[in-house]
Amino acid sequence: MQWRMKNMPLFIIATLLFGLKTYVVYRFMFDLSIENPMQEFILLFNPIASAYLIFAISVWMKPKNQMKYLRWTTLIGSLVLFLNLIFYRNFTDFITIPVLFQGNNAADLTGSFLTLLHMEDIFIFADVALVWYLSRKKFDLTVKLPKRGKIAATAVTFLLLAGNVVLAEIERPMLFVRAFDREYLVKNIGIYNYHLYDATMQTKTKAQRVFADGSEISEIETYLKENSPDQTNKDSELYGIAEDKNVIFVSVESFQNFLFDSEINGIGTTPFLNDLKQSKDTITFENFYHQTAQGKTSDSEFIVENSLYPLGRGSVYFTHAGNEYNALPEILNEEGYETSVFHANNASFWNRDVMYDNVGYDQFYDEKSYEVTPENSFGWGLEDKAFFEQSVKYLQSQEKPFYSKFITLTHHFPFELPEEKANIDKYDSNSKTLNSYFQTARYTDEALEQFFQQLKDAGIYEDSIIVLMGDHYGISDFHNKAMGQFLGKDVDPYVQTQLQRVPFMIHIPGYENGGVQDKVVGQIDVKPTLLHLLGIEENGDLTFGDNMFAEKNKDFVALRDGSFITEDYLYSNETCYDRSTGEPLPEENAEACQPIKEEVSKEMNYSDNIIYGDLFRFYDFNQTGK
Ligand code: GP9
Ligand code: MN
Repeated sequence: MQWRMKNMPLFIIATLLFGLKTYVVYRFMFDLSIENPMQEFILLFNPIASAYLIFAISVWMKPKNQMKYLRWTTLIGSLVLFLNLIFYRNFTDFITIPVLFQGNNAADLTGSFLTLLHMEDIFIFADVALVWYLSRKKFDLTVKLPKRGKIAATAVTFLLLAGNVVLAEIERPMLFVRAFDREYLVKNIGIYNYHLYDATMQTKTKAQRVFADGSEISEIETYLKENSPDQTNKDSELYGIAEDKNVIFVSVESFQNFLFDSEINGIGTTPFLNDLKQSKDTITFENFYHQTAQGKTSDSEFIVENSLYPLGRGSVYFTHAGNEYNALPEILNEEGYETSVFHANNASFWNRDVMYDNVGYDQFYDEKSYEVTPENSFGWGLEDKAFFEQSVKYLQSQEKPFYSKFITLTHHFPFELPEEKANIDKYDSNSKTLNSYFQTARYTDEALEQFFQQLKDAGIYEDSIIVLMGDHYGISDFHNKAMGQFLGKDVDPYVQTQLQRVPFMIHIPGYENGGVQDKVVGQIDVKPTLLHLLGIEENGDLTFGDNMFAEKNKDFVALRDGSFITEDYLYSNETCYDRSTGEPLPEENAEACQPIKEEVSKEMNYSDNIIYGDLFRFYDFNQTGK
């Protein structure tokens, strides 16, 4: 033993102890969901890789300093882990730099610190004690390597890190660009690398913000006010129709328009939504496009509530959650609405807990508010039927009028549904994804039908308007062959763009002039439209979208990849299509899209600059007059 100890340097011992300790803490003290053996392996691998990264630096130091360095880094590393655990016990989330500076979070924690402390937390410091003990002179566990040895020891760091990155990328493609969820990041790259990532993001965001000044916002204000119609349009019969009513907004996961009226072996996929579309108390926009990018659902939430474009890279919910916004919940709060979100997933997914706080939501009913059992959950978690059923009691407790956003989950890739819960056959094509897509869509259609009934039974329905919106596509272009088979035509860029249409339905109990509208609109138009229905004038607001019920609308709906749709044209993949035929414009007319293309890129730049520079902090939304 004596001999082996002497020959195993302390930085290796510390790596093993610290790595294994961190794994045990992840596995048994945090509540991380491990779904497969690969995730389990990554969870073990990443703390060892991170520990090696930190401790191997010591080989470049003088022997005396090596011991000092190892003592303090194990202690600091363990403290970081410990503080995250305490934070996690309170918020089911990991510490981020902005959160550290949010007064209310810190206050919450100090108040409950003792109750969050557990006896077993001592374990987190067990290896620290051992490393401190072994670092004493008499054990002499220092290393004295020649230069080549030092380089080799450092090279191992890069091998381990590269291994970790590759494994994480296999497990969660685009993890670093899209971020998704802090829990995913921690599971895949470990808590220490996660903090490095967080710090890098923070520095980048801060730098862009620091260089921004107030001058650009006036230019954007002028542009927006010149290009927006009179959004209030008080003469429209719909102006204020929903005044003082509750707004129940349902973001329907992955729902695309092609599902309407579709059938599999003679059974309809969306019988409830088809009926709703036909009924006079519902206004349906059949040319409504989602405009999301990498932030998927979070982008759709962001666009809808801010009337800004999402970023081309990452999710604004992650990258700019601390910005100044003039979001719908904040506006409605000022108008006396109680605002809430219902979504039965991890609160930190898409950084929602942080963003919702910033945009003024009063409550967030996340997965912890629901009873999730093996019988009522599959795929991504709680099934939509149980989700709605369990939500009604919370809805009843809201002060009226309220604005409540529901985000469904069942109809999410990979569209899994236990066979006994399926009331429609699978489609038959080479795409497993498309085949299953109809089953979960039908399930969600049934869940929505039940929800309407539950709202009626609870006495909420009559005083509410219910808005249903598809958040983004569910079938990506990867499945174009199967999609083409289903549609009976090739999926060219024109069809592909048309597939980005998602349902947008405004259901107003008692209204009799509803029907299907064919105007070209998008998610960016939702905020001004809802404010119009609610009779709320936001004269000082800066929005890229327009009220869908106003006479004059902006000429285009732009998608984040640069495609756009106007009443006459559809531009995608550098081709200008005639919207009435779906054919590319003839050569002599092919330039028709050019001016709009320039306008689209100018507009997206403006929107990006608002976000990157946090420009709304220089703008007074309470000014009057347009
Ligand atoms: C996660 C859910 C799905 O909470 O909203 O997100 P998505 O993957 O569609 O962006
Ligand atoms: Mn989604």
